[in-house]
Amino acid sequence: MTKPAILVIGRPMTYVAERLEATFALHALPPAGAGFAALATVRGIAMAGAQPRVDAALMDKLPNLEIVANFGVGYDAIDAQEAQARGVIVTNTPDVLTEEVADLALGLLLSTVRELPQADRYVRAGHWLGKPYPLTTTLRTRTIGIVGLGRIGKAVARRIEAFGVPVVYHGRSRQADVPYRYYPSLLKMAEDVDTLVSVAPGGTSTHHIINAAVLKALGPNGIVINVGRGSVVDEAALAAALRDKVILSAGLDVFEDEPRVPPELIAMDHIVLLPHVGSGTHHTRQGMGQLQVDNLTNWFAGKGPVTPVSETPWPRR
Ligand code: NAP
Ligand code: 8YV
Repeated sequence: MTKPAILVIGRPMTYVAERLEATFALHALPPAGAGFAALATVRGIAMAGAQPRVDAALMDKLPNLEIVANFGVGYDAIDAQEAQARGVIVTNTPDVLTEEVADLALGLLLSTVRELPQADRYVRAGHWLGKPYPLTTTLRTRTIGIVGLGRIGKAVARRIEAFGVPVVYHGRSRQADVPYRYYPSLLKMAEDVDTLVSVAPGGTSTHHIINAAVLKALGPNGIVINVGRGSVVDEAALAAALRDKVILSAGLDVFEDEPRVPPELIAMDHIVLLPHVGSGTHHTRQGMGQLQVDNLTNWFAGKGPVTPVSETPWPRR
């Protein structure tokens, strides 16, 4: 039987690459300037990176496209509305990474509040021989405002509760099944708390919602943790707020133009920067890869997608 043709975007992990190779006829994007004629047979896309975006321009070149399977729960690199309009299914990898990313968020929060990387550097530099490490701020007096109380946001909230620290949240809608105070206004929440943990997705509706006004409202003891998407935070405003001590510190796993991190953030010793490692363990990346491949194999076996995104529901409505 002919193997379905799949376009692979980015570099999949070995486990995924081997499974795709065994089941599909794999294609790569043609080099710049070359034609797309060879891709006319492509029926699916396996996304293993955020570039190039799967948008109307790319979909125009793939007339037989049926499914786009993303490696990751966040699918802001795919125009899912456009896919829906064309009858193309989009899938992502929810749930399998939730607890892993929440663990990382708490690690980043504690690292930022208690300056763990800085303290580690202090020991290695031999400074402890001279004097004890300076005292730090604390989690004890803080209230945490979660931006985006979804699957990961709730897993973060459960962990923060276990630390005995109050949690509130902001999202587009109030959730009936959670005990935390809801803020329809992010600005109002920032006025009432001193710590934001952003787990919101990327895309136009969240672009720069954590902006200069929100940072000012957070105040001089303010801390911003971002494990959602870099585009949610106005990075230039954040750098200025950190430089001018409008807020105290930040812990960032995601950035606006990854893997490029603004030099002014890199130069700041009082913040914590991670290279987008929220889901980055062997265990969880394997689970994500399995789900991505399962979406494609199920689809081409005529059994529908396993985890379609909300814009492209299955069965179709
Ligand atoms: P989810 O269950 O869909 O949760 C997303 C939450 O964001 C929802 O509660 C939603 O609530 C809220 N939201 C959506 N649009 C919003 C807006 N315009 N303003 C405020 N809140 C908004 O997704 P998840 O599985 O928790 O994943 C969340 C995100 O984490 C992903 O999209 C991805 O970007 C990021 N992520 C990062 C890593 C990493 O390695 N750092 C790993 C995995 C995921 P409402 O609908 O009520 O607004
Ligand atoms: C991945 C993520 O690192 O799931 C997401 O949305 O951001 C991370 O789990 C990424 O998708 C893989 O490149």
